[in-house]
Amino acid sequence: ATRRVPRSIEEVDNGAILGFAAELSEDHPGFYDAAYKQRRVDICNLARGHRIGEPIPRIEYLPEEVTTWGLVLGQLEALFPQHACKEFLHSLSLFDFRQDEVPQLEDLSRVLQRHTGFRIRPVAGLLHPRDFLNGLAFRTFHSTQYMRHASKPNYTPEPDVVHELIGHVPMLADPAFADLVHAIGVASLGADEQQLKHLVKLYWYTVEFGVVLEGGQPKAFGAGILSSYGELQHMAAGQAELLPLDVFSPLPRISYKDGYQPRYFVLQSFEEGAAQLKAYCRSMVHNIPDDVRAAVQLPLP
Ligand code: H2B
Ligand code: FE
Repeated sequence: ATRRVPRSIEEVDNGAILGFAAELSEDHPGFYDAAYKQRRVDICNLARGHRIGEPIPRIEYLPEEVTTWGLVLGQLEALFPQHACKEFLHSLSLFDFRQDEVPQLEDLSRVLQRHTGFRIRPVAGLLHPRDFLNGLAFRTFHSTQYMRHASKPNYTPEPDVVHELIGHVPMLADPAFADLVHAIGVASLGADEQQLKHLVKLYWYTVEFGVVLEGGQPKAFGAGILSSYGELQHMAAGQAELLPLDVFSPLPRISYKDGYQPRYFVLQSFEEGAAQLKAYCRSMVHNIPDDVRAAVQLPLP
């Protein structure tokens, strides 16, 4: 069967969940906690029932969920001034996150729309990479809404609301970064399986684990660094290798489970990074069907 390329965000499926979805495996911290698993099912069902254009359902977070949020946010906030990039620090101030309240996706989505046109769409777990990247072409970020397990506030084997809201959402309010992400999304519309694998790596080494130079010093902008106390300290310690990003060169295999990153790819600036990703995207434009090309705003240099 030939793959149908989505013409609009309504045509991007948000139901193909990889990894845990509602069923956790034994290596998940919540595996033996029946109440936690039921909570996950309830929140995942809300995401499954959501329709584009409707407000995102509000979650009344439980006291222990708020405690987890506050704990992680408090620890990270102590490291941000020194180790997060200036765009992140600026964008964070637009949201005014508080330790005693988990922000609601609907409210954040409205702020993002004002600044960069990005919207949030709720999703039940780790979305299939093609659907996830296709969503970015329509300036839509698929976000989970459930909280990691309270027994391990600094660990999650999958995206959760802490990772999405602290790691991804503030960066998406930055115009140059949003353009970089959008270019990855548009390229994904025309990607065959091989090219999609490369795009997943490009996403991983920029949006998840990228660093940007400020006065010669590496500062974090990747969500996997910004949302993890351990990873941020690891980056700050300067032990990892720093490599220049070349979007047309092969990238290393992604490692999920072997602890912190042994290397980070470095951007000179988000403008430079966005220019590289737009160039990559342009090299793939001929793969995108004409009517799809008309439906997405093509990233221009
Ligand atoms: N799904 C969700 N819910 N959040 C993510 O951050 C995410 C995803 N990232 N699916 C994607 C995959 C990324 O790791 C790449 C494109 O595979
Ligand atoms: Fe992520």
